[in-house]
Amino acid sequence: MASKISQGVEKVVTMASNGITDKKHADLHRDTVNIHDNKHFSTTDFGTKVATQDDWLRVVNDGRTGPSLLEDQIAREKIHRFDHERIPERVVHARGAGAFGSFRVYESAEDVTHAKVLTDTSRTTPVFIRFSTVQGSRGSADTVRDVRGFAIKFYTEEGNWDIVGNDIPVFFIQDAMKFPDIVHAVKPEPDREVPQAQSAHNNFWDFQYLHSEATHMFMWAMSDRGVPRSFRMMQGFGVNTFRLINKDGISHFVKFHFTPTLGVHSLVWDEALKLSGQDPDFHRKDLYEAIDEGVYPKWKFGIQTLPDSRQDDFDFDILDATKIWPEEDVPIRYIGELELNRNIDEFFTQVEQAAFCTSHIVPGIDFSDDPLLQGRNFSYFDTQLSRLGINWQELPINRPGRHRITAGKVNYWPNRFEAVPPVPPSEGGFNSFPEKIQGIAERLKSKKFSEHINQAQLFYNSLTPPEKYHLENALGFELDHCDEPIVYERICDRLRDIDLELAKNVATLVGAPVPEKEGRPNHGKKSKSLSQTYFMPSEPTIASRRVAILIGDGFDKATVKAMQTSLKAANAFPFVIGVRRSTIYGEGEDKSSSSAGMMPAHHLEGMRSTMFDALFIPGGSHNQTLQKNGRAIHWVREAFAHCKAIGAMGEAVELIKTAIGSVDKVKLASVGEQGVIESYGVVTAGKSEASGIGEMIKMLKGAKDFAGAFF
Ligand code: HDD
Repeated sequence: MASKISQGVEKVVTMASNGITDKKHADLHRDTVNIHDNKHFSTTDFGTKVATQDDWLRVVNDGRTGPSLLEDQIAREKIHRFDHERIPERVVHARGAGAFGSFRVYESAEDVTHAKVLTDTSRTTPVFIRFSTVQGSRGSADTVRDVRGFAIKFYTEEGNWDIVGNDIPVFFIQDAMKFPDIVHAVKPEPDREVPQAQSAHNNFWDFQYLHSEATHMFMWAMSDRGVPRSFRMMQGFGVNTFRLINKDGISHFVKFHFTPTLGVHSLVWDEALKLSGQDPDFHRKDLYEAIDEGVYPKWKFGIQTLPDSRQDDFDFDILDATKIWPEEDVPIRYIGELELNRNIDEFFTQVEQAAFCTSHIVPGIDFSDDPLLQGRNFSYFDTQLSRLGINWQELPINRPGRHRITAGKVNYWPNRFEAVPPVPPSEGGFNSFPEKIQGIAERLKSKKFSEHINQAQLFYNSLTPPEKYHLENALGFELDHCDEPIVYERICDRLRDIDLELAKNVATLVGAPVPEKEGRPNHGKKSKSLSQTYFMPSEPTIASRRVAILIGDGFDKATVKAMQTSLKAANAFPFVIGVRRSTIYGEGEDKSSSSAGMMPAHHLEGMRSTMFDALFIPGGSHNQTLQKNGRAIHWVREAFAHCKAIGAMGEAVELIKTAIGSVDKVKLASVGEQGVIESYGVVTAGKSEASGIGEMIKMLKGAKDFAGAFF
């Protein structure tokens, strides 16, 4: 174990001191101390070295412990710092994880913007990203059903630009003034403070019914998008409509898109539920692991733009954040790439203190009159004050190119030195788009804001059968947790407006009156990119997929080694899971030989199949032991039920049969029922190691996510 610890330390030392790749990294590095370089000692906050961290100064009389002395400023300071070390958690998106990376455009968007970050193809812009869940507290679990935050800070040479987006392209409400209501409705109920980090309760669904504008978004949140496999496998959307301004001062409306190169993938609900308890840090660990292993998460960056003249061309208002701009009408133009390539060094100062504001934009980008965005521009800026204090923009993670000590004789403008002058727009000063505004002050929105169902139908129609089935079950789960009939009955009634079959099935599940007539005819339209299956990478990949290899004494070691090599070559992460975490010996090995055996990373009880994407069991006499091991059987059954790829070779085929019955029979049964299983993979092979491994890798690459159907 000692060597493991020292390896960890080496990693920290490397991260904090080497490989400075960009200006923001260099800026943070100036303020970074590395506690493992043996140059640092315990000191007070005012810099004096301390002789003990353990004993409060006290009166000792004849060897007896007397009262502690108030004059011990060292002990008092330690307790004082501890008493105040928590800052208020974010009112929403309290739980998150972050990483650093870079952004670059490969195609200039200069026809629509003069923002250098979007036009200069020779530039690499440092970024910091924070992913989050929305509902839960800081200590809640990663895999709850929820929207995920996707907030990016671009440290551009013209100042910081923040896109504070989500993994779902629309929002629950149209007007920022409703935000406190939706948040109060989804957070734990006020009387007993339950449930934590869940929308499955009366108040959330009560709100959804009373705001039909939320219908589109709740359909997304109840779909597989609500339980992503990884932050790295989610889309990111700016959600709101912004403006881009080109060098001639012409404005275009714009929506921002990030599309993951690994494709969009989800957990099945049963996995998500179990992981919440088994590994509440599943998503943040997944992010750190991929970056540590050098399989850097990447997204294509795209824009949808519309000239001002097309503002009224659609049957929805393009400033309404509860609507998408269907790609068939407004294609996405992919112009750049975002990559995450560096892990954080300290969570508190880098992730907790990160503050994003939709109002942080740079020249060439501007706001639209999207009523949600307008309110957000106030809210983010405002909330940072109570979370971080007035100097929040000076904190290392948030500061742009500014220095923290400003030397000079004046601190006002204009001044006799003409120091710190404003910059005219022609030289890069920010200039707001001169939008012509005329009207009457009223608490109203345009008429098109009142249509709420068309795009909810469009979304539902565009899903594949397994996705629809998952959505139905998700609604069934959520409404089962609502115990007031008025709440679940009304939602089932609303579902009639989207699809009668869906409404019937959910109503049957949750005990609401089963409707016989649709509420609104379904227009039958679809849009291709709303199903997440649309984003499968063109080249199948298993990069960063976690594969568990189960072994006991008597396993076929040569095959395991070959499998590890093949998986690593494909950038997948193999983990050997033993019956115990100490050397496990291969079939016929001489235990006295120094090269005998294999050290597993974990043991069967320490992990669960849910933490891995696939399972491989090599041949060998170990299968006789595994077949009698309840936990090993459970691993196989559970992985099978979650439709993970399972590979078994030689004698391991018997283990599979013991766990899940005759493979062929199960296959038929699974494919038949409901017609929702697209594929599931169990590959078994005889002794021929090479072909078995090849088949297994092929199956892994082709494995579809939607196979995990019956939960
Ligand atoms: Fe928000 C945080 C995303 C509407 C008010 N929001 C927050 C974060 C994300 C979003 C990703 C976490 C930022 C971080 O990692 O620090 N919010 C959205 C999206 C919205 C949205 C995509 C709809 C388009 N939000 C929204 C509205 C309001 C807020 C309408 C208020 C009127 N959001 C906040 C906030 C938070 C926040 C209360 C909490 C912590 C913070 O801002 O910094 O001000």
